[in-house]
Amino acid sequence: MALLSKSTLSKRGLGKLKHKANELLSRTLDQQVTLAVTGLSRSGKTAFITSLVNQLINEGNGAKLSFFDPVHNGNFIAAKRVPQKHYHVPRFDYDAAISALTSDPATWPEPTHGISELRLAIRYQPKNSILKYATDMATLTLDITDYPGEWLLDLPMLKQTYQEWSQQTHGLMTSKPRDEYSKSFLAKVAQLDPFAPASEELLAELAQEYTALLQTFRHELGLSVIQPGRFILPGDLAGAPILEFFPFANADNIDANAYQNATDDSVIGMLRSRYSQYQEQVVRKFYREHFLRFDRQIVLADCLKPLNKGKASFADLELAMSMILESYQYGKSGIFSRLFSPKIDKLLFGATKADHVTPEQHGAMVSLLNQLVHQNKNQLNYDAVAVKTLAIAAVKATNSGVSKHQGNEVPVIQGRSLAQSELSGTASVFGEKITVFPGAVPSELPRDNYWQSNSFNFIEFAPLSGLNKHQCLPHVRMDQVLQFLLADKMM
Ligand SMILES: Nc1nc2c(ncn2[C@@H]2O[C@H](COP(=O)(O)OP(=O)(O)OP(=O)(O)O)[C@@H](O)[C@H]2O)c(=O)[nH]1
Ligand SMILES: [Mg+2]
Repeated sequence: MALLSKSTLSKRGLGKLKHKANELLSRTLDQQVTLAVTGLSRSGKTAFITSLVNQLINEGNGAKLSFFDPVHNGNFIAAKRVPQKHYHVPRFDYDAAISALTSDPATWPEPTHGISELRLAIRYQPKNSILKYATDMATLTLDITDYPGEWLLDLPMLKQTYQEWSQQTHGLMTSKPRDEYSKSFLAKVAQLDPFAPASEELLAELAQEYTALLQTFRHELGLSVIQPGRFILPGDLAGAPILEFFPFANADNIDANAYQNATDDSVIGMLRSRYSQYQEQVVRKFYREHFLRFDRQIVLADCLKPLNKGKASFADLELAMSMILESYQYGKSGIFSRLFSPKIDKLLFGATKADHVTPEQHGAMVSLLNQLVHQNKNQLNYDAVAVKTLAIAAVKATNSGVSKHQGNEVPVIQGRSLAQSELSGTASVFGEKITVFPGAVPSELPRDNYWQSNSFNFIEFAPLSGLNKHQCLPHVRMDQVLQFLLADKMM
């Protein structure tokens, strides 16, 4: 072995020491953030997470992340997927989603039905924090969870008895627009003797009918208040008796004493007992096992579809948003503070599919969602939580421009048709290029006269063709999303 000079030795030694110190420090100073993404079904969660992951792992490849400081300032190094933290939670299927978006012809990812997770390791060079004196490179571990917003709609059930919940749900089912669809189901329930011995088959049958009604409310009527949320998105509980209950039709007419004394094998007793198991084993369990570990939350809302569907659908979205917000209302007065103590410090509301409208409408989208979110502002206590609202498109599927119409310049968007649809009287076919002015988004919660005098034509577009999975997906404001959610963890 060649002899090494004293100075080489000490240089090497020092280098090793510095490396060891760096390793140790970065191990202790590395940060971790759990980001939860929610929203009602079809609001755009899968597209959002796919785009967020795609923007980070492909950074530097056709990236447009100008408002994300770590990239803008050059201290972002790279991001890669690493094995997720919880092996018992399904994996978020990034590969399937990105393959769909980059296939030919490009398609949207398949709907998902439950919770899933994905982990990213983001390498960056600390620039501002004390970390920069200690290490050249730090890692931010980002855990992303996708879960259905419908599950949050169940939170208010925790403070209701079975009787109270039945009364409230019955009230909804006997008012417009649900009443017409609910008549036959409610008539069957009204036939039940609450104190007769329960038939499991009959309860299962009626629960199925109730579930089918919830599906109709959601998918045909475009309604958002769907309770219990697990009925339409059961995950691994599909077919379990815990999902086999329904609201009782005349719960307020039942004799209080007889109700108290009803045994679990009577009709009302069995429904009540399943309801309370649902509260414990499903609702409370979700909050305990998942919700409490989220650091930052994104709530996505598609306000355009309910605008398209009309007044009842929009009013229902308003109600659903206020129910969802109960989960973040953990000030002194919220039911939350009495049940759990969550630690979310940043809350982002995303008005999704902003590429469905022309860019000058984005301000109105933000202010509309803000009004939906903040109408209960007095009751909400966001003291410890930073809140922001953005109009976004996770995967931009249109281009915007101007078109001449009767001598005037009109802002328009152009994209590829997703389905056979009627546009101003002309039918379009799949993949065909279409150019439209989809209509103006109201910047305030629409009043009655608004629905009479305005019409919307927010149509669905197919993803742009020719996208490449190794390049960043086209987007609207995903960099601002990253800035709000992650930049402070990468200083
Ligand atoms: N134009 C446009 N359409 C979008 C965008 N994001 C989502 N969409 C549309 O919305 C649909 C639903 O998006 P997903 O991301 O699957 O929504 P989700 O919330 O995961 O839906 P579920 O899995 O059913 O709960 C897609 O199939 C697209 O048609 C977007 O950024 N731009
Ligand atoms: Mg999904």
